[in-house]
Amino acid sequence: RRMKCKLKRIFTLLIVFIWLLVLLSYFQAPKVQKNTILASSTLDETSYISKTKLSESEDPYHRHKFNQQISDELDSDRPIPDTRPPQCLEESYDKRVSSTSIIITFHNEARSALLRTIKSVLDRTPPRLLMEIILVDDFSANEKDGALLKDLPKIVLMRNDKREGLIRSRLKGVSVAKSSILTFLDSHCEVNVGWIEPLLAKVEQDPLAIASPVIDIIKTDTLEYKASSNYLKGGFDWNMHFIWEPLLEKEMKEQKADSTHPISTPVIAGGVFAVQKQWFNQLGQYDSLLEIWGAENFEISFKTWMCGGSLKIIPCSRVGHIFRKSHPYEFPLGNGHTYLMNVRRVAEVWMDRYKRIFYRARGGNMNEPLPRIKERRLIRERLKCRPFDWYLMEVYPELRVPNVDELAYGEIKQIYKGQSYCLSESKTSKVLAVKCIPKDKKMQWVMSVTGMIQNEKDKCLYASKKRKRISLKDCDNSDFNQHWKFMIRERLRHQATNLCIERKSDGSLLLARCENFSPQQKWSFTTKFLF
Ligand code: LR7
Ligand code: MN
Repeated sequence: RRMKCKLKRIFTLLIVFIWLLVLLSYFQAPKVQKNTILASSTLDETSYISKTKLSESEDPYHRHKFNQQISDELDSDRPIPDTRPPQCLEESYDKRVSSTSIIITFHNEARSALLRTIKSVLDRTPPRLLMEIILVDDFSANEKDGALLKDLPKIVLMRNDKREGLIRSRLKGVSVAKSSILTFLDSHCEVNVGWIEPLLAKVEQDPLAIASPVIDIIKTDTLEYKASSNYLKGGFDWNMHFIWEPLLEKEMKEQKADSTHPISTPVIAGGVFAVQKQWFNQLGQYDSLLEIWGAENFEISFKTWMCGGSLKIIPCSRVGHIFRKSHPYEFPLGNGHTYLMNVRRVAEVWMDRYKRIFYRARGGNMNEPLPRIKERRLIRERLKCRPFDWYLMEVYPELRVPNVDELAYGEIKQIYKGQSYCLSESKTSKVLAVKCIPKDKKMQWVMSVTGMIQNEKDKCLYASKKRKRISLKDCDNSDFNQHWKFMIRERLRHQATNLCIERKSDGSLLLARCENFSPQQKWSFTTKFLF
C-alpha cells in the first residue's frame, strides 16, 4: 500500500513536470508571424529605428516634415482600417494574374516610415503576386538606412553614388525589374488589404491602362490613417500644379451606382501606380532629364492618354500616403527653378500652343535651352499621338482654357485669421465676401486686360464715386466705374476713385483708402497672368 502511495506521488510530480515543460516551451516559442515571408528576416527593428531617433530637444517635424516622434513609436505592422467601399469585398480577381516588381525610391526617408511601407507590402501582398521590392536609395546621407533592410524578404537594394532625383532613380529600378508589371510606391506609404489585386487585374485586362489606387491620407501630425473621398480625380491648374478635382455629375452617378467602377482621371498624382512594363517602355518611360521632383506625373499622364492609353483610379485599391506641407529635402538647383525646367520639358513636348498659358501664369525666363528635347518629341511622332487639343476636349473638358485677353480668373480670395473669404454674388444680386466653396459658380470671376471683373452671369464689379459700396452691374466697358487695377501687395483698386476694396466683418464690401498692409484689402485670384 505504501508502494502504491509512492507511485501515485511520483506520477503526480511527473504530470506537473510535463505541464511545466509545455508552459515553458510555449513562452519561449517565437511569436507566430502573420505572413510566412516575413519569418526569414533577421532585422532588429527596434535598433534600426532607434539609431536615428529624435534628440530630446529636437522638433519632431524638423527632419521629415511630419511627426517623426509618432512615426517612430508606431508598430511597423500596425493595423489600419479597411477603407474600401463594401462592394469591393464581393469582387473576385483572376487567380492567374502575373506578379509585379515594386519600385520604391527614397532620399533621407524616416526609417520608421520606410520600414512601415515595406512591411505593409510584405504583409498585404499575396506572395505569388510579389516578385520583388526594388529599393533605390537616392544617395541618402546615411547609407545604412537602406543597407540594413537588404535582408528583408524579396528586397533588391540599389544605391545611387550621387543624388539623381526620383525620376532617374525610378528608371534605375525599372532597368532591373524582373516582372512584366511595374508598380511604383512612395517611401512613406502603407498599402491596404487587397490593394494589389485590382491594380494588376486592370493592367492585365487592359494593357494600355495605368492603374492608380485611391490615395488615403496618413495625417502629418498624428499619422492616423484616414479614408479619402471616393469621388475625386486628378487635374491641374495653369500654374501646372496638381489638384484634386471633384467628379462630374454623370461620373458621380456612375460611382454611386457601382462603387467598384474605375474612375477615369486626366492626371495621376504620380507616386503610386501599376503599369505594364512593355507599355511603359513604348511610351518612352520617363524623360530622364527631369530633375529631383515634379512634372513626371504630367508627362506620363499626357502621353498615356494622347497616345492611345488611359488612366484609371481603382476605388477597390487603397494606399495610404503621408502628406506633408513642404519638401523635406534640398533641391540642389532650387525648388522653383527645377520645377519650372521640368514642367517646360513636358510642356514643350506635349502641350502644343497651350504651353503659353502656363508661361503667362508662371513668368520667369522661358528661354533657357532644354537639352535633348528633340528625342522626346520623336516619341510623339513614332506613336502618332493625338494633339493636346484632343486631350483637353475629351479627357479634361472641365479645365477652363483662358483667353489671351484675360488677366486673371477664378476665385477672388482673402485669407483672414485662417479663414478664407471669397467674393460671391448673393441671392439679391449683391456682392459679398463669404466662406469660399471651391468651384462654386457664384464665386468665379474673370478680370480682363482692360480691368473689368466679370462673373459667369456677365455682371461686373461696380462702385460709384458717391456710395462707396461695391455692387454688380451689366458689364459695360465704357463705364469707368467698372474698371479695376490689380496693385502690388494684391490690392484691388477702383480706377475712378483710387480707393481699394475692403472687406467688413459683416461680409459687405466697401471702397476705402488703399493701405499697404491691410489684410482686409488683400485679394488673390486663383490664376493670375503676368502678361
Ligand atoms: O531627390 C529625390 N529622390 C527621391 O528618391 C526626391 C524624392 N525621392 C523619393 C522620395 O523619398 C519619395 O519616396 O521620391 C518619392 C516621392 O517624393 P515625395 O514624397 O517628396 O513626393 P510627393 O509625395 O510630395 O509628390 C507627388 O508628386 C511627385 C512629383 O514628382 C511624385 O510623383 C510623387 O511620387 C508624388 N506622390 C504621390 O503621388 C503620392 C500621393 C500624393 C499626392 C497627391
Ligand atoms: Mn510622397
